[in-house]
Amino acid sequence: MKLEGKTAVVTGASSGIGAATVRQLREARVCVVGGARRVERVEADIALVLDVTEPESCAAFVNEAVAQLGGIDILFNNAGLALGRYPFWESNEEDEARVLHTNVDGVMRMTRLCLPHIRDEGHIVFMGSIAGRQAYPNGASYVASKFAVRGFVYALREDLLGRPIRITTVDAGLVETEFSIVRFKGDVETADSVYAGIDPITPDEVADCVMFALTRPAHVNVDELVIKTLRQSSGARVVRREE
Ligand code: 8X3
Repeated sequence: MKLEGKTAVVTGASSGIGAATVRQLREARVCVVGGARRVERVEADIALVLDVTEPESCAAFVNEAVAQLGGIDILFNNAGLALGRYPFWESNEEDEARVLHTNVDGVMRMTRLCLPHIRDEGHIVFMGSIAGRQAYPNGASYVASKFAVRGFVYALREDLLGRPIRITTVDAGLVETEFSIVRFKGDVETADSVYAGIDPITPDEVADCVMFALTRPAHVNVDELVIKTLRQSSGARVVRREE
């Protein structure tokens, strides 16, 4: 599948995996609308402010994206976050709501709003996680949210079966981005320790997976891709290099 001349919408485009994917799409001559709350950091063909937790923000974003692009060939539902690493009895309403509103409601809302504008031979890619495949301790709301995303992807695949729209989830393990700084609420030292001695996956290596799925022939649907550093077998288990 040639991507040149196609259009894409990428959420969470201001950093990490979103920014890397925007870059790779643009290198493939795709016209990209990137959405993020920190719109000033988005380096896309068109940068638009987007808060996936706000219905009005999503509606305005999709209207403007479609007005500018004419239609959508690729939607990359990338925006997401985790908050905290604590046993569930230490959880709180605020963290749970923010994680679920962003990772689940936001993804479903953006998919629902974009779907009428996705053209034949379109493709919806989801940023999943190994947390949505196997639970690990001290991450219940994130684990629950990513299991929900995987359930949604499977359900959507059923609903769209027979239509020329492909669906892929890319389920990643530890990828060195701002993800851990957000998760640990600005504690950079703890965030850095997550990636120490494990040769973490880079955002571009995840974007490579997205690009692989997008560039298969039109009849090939890559349902799921799982990517982890060799030093990680699960969310609970890494073997660190002696430093
Ligand atoms: C991020 C990977 O291992 O922190 O989705 O859950 S992990």
